[in-house]
Amino acid sequence: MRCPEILTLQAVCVCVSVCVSVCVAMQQYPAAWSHYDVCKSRIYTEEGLTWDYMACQPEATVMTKYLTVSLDPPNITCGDPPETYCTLENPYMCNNECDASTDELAHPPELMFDFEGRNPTTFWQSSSWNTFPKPLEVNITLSWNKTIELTDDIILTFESGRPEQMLLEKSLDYGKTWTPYQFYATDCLDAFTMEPKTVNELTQRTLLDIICTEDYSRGYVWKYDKTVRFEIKDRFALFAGPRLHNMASLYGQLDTTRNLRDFFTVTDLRIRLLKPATGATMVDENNLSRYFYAISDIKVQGRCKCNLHSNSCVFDKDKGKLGCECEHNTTGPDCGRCKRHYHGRPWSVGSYLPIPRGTANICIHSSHGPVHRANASSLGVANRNQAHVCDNAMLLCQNGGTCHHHQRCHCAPGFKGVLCERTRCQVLGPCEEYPTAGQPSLHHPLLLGPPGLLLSLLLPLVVIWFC
Ligand SMILES: [Ca+2]
Repeated sequence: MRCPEILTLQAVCVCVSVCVSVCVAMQQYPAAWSHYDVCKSRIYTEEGLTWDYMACQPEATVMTKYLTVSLDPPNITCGDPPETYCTLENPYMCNNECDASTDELAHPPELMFDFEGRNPTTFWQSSSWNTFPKPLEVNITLSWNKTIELTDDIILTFESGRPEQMLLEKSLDYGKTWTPYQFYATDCLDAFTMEPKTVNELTQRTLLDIICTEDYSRGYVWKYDKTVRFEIKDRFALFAGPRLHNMASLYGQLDTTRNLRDFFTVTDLRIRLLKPATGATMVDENNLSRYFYAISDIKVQGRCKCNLHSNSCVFDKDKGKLGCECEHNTTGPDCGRCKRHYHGRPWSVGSYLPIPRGTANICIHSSHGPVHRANASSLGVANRNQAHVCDNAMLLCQNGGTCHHHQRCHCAPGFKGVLCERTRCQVLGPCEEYPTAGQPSLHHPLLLGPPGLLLSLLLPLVVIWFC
């Protein structure tokens, strides 16, 4: 029997052996991260047992276990033929061997993703810069074959000196097109004609700006500083506060600003190594064995994107692919469409609002959908009279709405939609912004319209709830 590896489970983690490691990993996150972990629950009403639906998402986890890695050029890994390397610090210390045919001396790409913490470290290593002055460029592509949402910093740990020039890119379409995430250089102006910046200079309004940073390239005293980061948490903190205590604010903003959510969403990442560490302004052409790339570890934390319609993501070992286990009558790898016979209204992404339960926006059975227009003159009238839009069982009016004669939901102020599942902002759009590319425009949710107002009312409650 195939035993799928459970990536993420509900808060109440009924652990079988395969998910023990996941439960351990989950404990590393603050309580605020365990939001939206239940998709539905059974509730008793005056009319009996029924379902109560909520927006839900899988728990964040280590995503490097589920990727495939590819290198370009494909034969750039060292050891074929065997080579001997010198250290960057001391060109006369040349006792590092790389031999692809010997396990102990090989440095294949998978050693960037194995368990680290032992001594010595295990690492991937490139061939040396024997082609100088032709650039030594390597692309490392990480592919998930699934849309994922990043939840923590991407951290690369170099075994050699950190590159003098590097670019991190992302793809949202399985590697067809790429956009920059962040540039890294010892000299941003010289390398990329960009003013150097740090993530700390970003604001809510400029959060989506693509920057070049010199924070992770300068100096080759790599024994003390080996990491290169893409700072996800610092960007989250612009909305959620320095210790990410106010995730309600972040979730609210993610809900109303689509390109903010897209910013943290990827199907692939590409690390473009453009120039290795040289430790000097001049390259020592007599000893090119000092120059190469070596990476011991890559950390990527995230969760499957399931459009708030699933709290569980499964790695199918046969297909080698992640997929959401969809709820709310949705289907597809990202729960991105309604199941057959559940097209009673158009598919819609779930909503984080109102916090903390969100809105499920379930797909409803076709027989419960809007009135059929085809025969409106005759049958349509009859159907309209019999239309079963809401009830107290499967088609509950949401967000405080009440069902009126099974014909329509009377929504609470601030909500719209067949089942009051949407905020007025989503329907009418006055407080939803879609800034143009390159000109991000984000506003603090507390300054926004109804959702922001709602948040400002809810925040004290949410903070208490977190604690
Ligand atoms: Ca390693």
